[in-house]
Amino acid sequence: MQGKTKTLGEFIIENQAEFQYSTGELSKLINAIRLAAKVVNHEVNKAGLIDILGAAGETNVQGESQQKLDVLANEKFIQTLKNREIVCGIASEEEEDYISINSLDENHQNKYVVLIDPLDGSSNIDVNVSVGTIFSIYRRLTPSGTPVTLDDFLQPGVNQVAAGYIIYGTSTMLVYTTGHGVNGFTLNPAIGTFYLSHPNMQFPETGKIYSVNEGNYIHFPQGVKDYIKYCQMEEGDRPYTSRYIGSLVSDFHRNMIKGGIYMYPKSSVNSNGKLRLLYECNPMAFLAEQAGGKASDGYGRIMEIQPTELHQRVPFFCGSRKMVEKAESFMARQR
Ligand code: P6P
Repeated sequence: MQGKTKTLGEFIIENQAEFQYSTGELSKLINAIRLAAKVVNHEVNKAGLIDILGAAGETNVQGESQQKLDVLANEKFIQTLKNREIVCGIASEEEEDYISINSLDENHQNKYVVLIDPLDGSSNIDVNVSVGTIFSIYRRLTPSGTPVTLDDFLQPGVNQVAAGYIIYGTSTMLVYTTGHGVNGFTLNPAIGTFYLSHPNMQFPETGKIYSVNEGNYIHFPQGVKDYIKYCQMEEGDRPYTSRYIGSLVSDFHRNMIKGGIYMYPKSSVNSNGKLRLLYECNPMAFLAEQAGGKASDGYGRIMEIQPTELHQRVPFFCGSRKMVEKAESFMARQR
């Protein structure tokens, strides 16, 4: 790492002024996420020692009960966010209902709600494949000084004030936006510091990678089938390459660097697809748009969908703008 490379802490301070209204609270929020990311990274990276440490639900050599990593990640992020006295509510894939956080002075002055998928793709941990944490941050809508309500969480993605992910891969990265572009920070595990390694990340306008679980092909809508056949056709810069890791954060991250499209369409098996609008699709859509890409449900902008339920699912097409537009054109023909 070059001596002059900026740390995440320095970056946050330098860009504090960019963030409207914030009196440093959003910076404290990003710092809380940074801390939780380091703690979870430590646990994820030693998961491979499961036979020594004890599998989830068992006790390890020290007699400690081993938690499933997604449960542990959930607890670490919730605890860290609670401790910082900035957040008035949290929703998580791991929690049926949202969590209302009573501030110490009980007057609920905190402005922000956080929605989180604490460990997306956690089934990949047992096979040593990258996994990720996804987060989405909004200002509360209901009056300060009152407990949060469901309305504070059911906001369209266009209201997000920040969003990002941590990818626990060959290196651990924190990638986030506050609406002023996307920046990626790589963790130096030796000293526990994130460094600005990918400033101003941009989706290539087009690309040659399509990411979809083709095992579901026969269940897809005709428009999706037609687009997949288009990707496979010998013409111009095609056929494209199929790359599907089974970990949204990993597929998204690779496609943002190399160019590509990720799709989780609806199907005859999953009538609204599999991915959750609030803590998977909206944050990834915010990042995609901030990086010059696009995020759609096949017909319209993900971030304009008015949520109706905390854990609702939506079809998801996300990545290089021209590839998403081409996929939408195939969907439109079959409307
Ligand atoms: P399938 C992981 O469970 C996840 O939510 C995404 O990270 C991933 O892209 C997708 O589901 C994989 O789902 O049905 O293709 O195994």
